[in-house]
Amino acid sequence: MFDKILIANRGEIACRVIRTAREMGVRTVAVYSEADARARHVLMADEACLIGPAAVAESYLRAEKIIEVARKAGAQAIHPGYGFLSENAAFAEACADAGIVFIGPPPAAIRAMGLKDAAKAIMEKAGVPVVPGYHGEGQDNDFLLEQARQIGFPVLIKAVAGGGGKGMRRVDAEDDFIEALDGARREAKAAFGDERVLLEKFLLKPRHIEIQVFADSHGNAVHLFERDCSLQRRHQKVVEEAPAPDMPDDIRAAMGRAAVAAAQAIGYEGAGTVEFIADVSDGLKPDGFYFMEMNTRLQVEHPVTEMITGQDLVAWQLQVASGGSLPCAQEDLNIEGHAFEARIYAEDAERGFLPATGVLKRFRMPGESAHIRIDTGVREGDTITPYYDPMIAKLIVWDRDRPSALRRLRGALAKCEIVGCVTNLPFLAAVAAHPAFAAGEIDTGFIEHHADDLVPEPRPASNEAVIVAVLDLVLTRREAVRARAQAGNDPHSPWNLCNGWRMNGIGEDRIRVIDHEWDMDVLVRYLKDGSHEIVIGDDRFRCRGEREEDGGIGVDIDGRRLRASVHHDADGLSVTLDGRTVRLRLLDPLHQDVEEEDAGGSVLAPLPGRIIKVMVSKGEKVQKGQGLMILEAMKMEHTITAPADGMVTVLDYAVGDQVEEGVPLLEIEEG
Ligand code: MV4
Repeated sequence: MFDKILIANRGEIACRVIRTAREMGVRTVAVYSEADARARHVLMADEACLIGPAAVAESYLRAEKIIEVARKAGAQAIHPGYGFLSENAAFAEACADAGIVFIGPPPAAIRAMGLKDAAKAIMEKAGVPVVPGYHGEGQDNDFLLEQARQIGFPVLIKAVAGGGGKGMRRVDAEDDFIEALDGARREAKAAFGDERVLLEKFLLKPRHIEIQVFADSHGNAVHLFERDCSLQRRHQKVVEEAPAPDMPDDIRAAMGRAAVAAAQAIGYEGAGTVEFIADVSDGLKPDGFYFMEMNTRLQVEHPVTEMITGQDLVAWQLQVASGGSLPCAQEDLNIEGHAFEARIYAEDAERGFLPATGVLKRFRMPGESAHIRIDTGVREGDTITPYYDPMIAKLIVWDRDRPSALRRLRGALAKCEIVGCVTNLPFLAAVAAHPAFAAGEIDTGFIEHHADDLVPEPRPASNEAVIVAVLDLVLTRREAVRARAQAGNDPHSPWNLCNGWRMNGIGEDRIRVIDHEWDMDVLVRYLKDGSHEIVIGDDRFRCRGEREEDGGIGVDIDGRRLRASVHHDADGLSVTLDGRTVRLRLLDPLHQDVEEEDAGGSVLAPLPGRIIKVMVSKGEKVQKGQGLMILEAMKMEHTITAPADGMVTVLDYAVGDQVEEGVPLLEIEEG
């Protein structure tokens, strides 16, 4: 076994590899970019080395630099994780040249699987079923059209160098073929610099079922059963499971045999995955699955296989890479129970699954147990940046059977609390709760087909969430008043400048609450008994709020008691209620009235606060009422407006500046 290995990756997979290495007494060297200086994988490793700036091309993809770090640190092997350099045959070769073991397959095996047409030919020769079609040398338009006719429409045009659905075109009729062919070629040329294509019969209802294989350098090869990864969105996996639902034993055995044959055909070593596409138009059939591609790395979803087999695949990788034999034979491997993996991404499902960024103000996952595993590379307080994959964590659950495991998944998802960054948690919860998913009715079209159930139309924050935000503001003000009272009476109290606000009596406040494109006017009346009447549109609520010991907020709405948490940051606040987080901004709509009586001259800060936006510059002409700056004070945004028509003659503050109450923010010369 190795004494020391380098992990050429980041995030959850780097942490995952380090965990097993540590258990095996193997020391670890992490590499990191400037953006990852305080990342979890860096802190977990025994040693860590900075390899460059945040951009992956200047850090995690720097093959030579990483090998140099490994050599200097005395690492005997490099684990590439997934992505980055994991399927780079030249990198695997460079490792060997430097006398370092690449923890992965031989370079030739990586190359053999890199081109789809060659891979299909190898598999066909090894007796592995491939999708009927054409994958030869001929690339003439007329020749390919004739091949397509023989295959029968619909056909699928795929880029020979393809992956991830790029350069793929479905063609339903002969007349559309040439145009689609041109399109596929253009896309393939742009993406891979290789415009060659192959043709396949288009399978109408495919399932993505993949087999985990393992081989050692002594001629042994086994499979560790299947994973069903049919639940994908735009070729991005969302939920995976093992075993595949409703998989008959004979088909499992046939797929396993085919996958092992595939691995042996290319002299494979280490962990690999053979992807099959199964046509389930009328159920899973023994002759209805076909080789699609082989992934020559450890995959993101390997934990579901670990959960059902009780094996540690990283331990297997280290054993095989250090020259050992496979830890067990095929007959020693069994499936026990059922496992799901849900990938928690920083993305906004309601807004086209746009990747999201932010600081993880709160990051609470359910506790780990024999039933629940969390693989993550982040901790509370970490930042999700745009530089890397937006996956925040993998939630993996296990139980005796699929229905029980699915209940675990739903329960565990409901316990995840992530604030500070939009996540796909509501989307995952909707998938886990879907009756068709529970029934195992899955294929690669599942998410698109059930999109209306899974991706809710964007809608404004619930009244409850708005009330929580408003009560949090009211409590914050009350606490500030109390603190000031304790510190002694302050004649310059900002509260004297706040319209509607009465320190000791009945009054009312208007607050503008903004949720993305929605703009709500909320009225708060302060009642004598300390409760509030909150009016949102035509709805009125009798409410009360109080801080709770854990920092949360307890609210009573018309006699109904709720618990929520509120987190503030530079551009608004997040309210988490019933496992859902909404982002809001609170504005003071009345502030401009305060200024209206003034003529030109100095525009003073009405409250102590921080400037979060400056909308004008020195020398600019402004009109009365025009927004000049936004000041954030007491967790609310106050727009500073021009008191009269004129020109900005003095402007000495910028975004981020802290200002005291009463200071001149800018000067307006009238006229
Ligand atoms: C197919 C197919 C239907 N028929 N091939 C998508 C990515 C690439 N790895 C292969 N893919 C497909 N190949 C034939 N002959 C449908 C897909 C496909 C798909 C496959 C697996 C998982 C998700 C998918 C989503 C859309 C299309």
